[in-house]
Amino acid sequence: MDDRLHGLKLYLITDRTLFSSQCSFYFALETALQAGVKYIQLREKRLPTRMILDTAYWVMELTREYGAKLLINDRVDIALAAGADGVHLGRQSLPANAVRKITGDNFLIGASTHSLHEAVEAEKDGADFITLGPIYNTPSKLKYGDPIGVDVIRGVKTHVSVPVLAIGGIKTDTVHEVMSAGADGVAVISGILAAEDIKGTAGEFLRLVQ
Ligand code: TZP
Repeated sequence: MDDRLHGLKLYLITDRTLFSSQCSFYFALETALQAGVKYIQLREKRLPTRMILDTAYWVMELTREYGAKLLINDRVDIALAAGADGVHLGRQSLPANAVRKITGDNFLIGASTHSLHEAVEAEKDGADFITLGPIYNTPSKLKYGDPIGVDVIRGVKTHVSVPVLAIGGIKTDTVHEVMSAGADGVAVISGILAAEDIKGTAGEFLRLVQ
């Protein structure tokens, strides 16, 4: 694996709507970092730009403290302004090859994909790694579409050489299945952030993806 992606096996994605206050949101992220999470994606699409930037500054401080990396969803401008480690691109975002023109070589570029075709395209565009899903049903199925199933991971792994992280409804009891299908790791929102014991659950995920 590309050295810049060292330890990219568990990718924690944020959703502050799971929390009643900003304070409990930061506390949850810090707890996950204490458990050893090394990659976080700040994914707060609905917030106004300035609030995303402020949140990015805060989360950057936290991730630095714990030696973890931070990627910002979609907003390469905010990622650069906040000094984040990278950006995570969606289908409507700038393509990776355009992002690379305005960032350095060390800047990490992740891309969301939902099929073999999109995975191949994202790699061709220059993404450093991809998320693939939703593999299973997710709490908000409408937003992410129907589950694509575990077998798609096998197909993608035979056509794509960048790391593939399974996403969508991943819980501790499904990690084994997606890893056995060839996933390089997992990307998780509610499996960790909605858990009663965030530290214990994040630690369990980390053990399971090794
Ligand atoms: N992309 C595909 S599914 C998904 C995203 C962002 C949501 C994953 O959330 P959860 O709670 O881990 O199922």
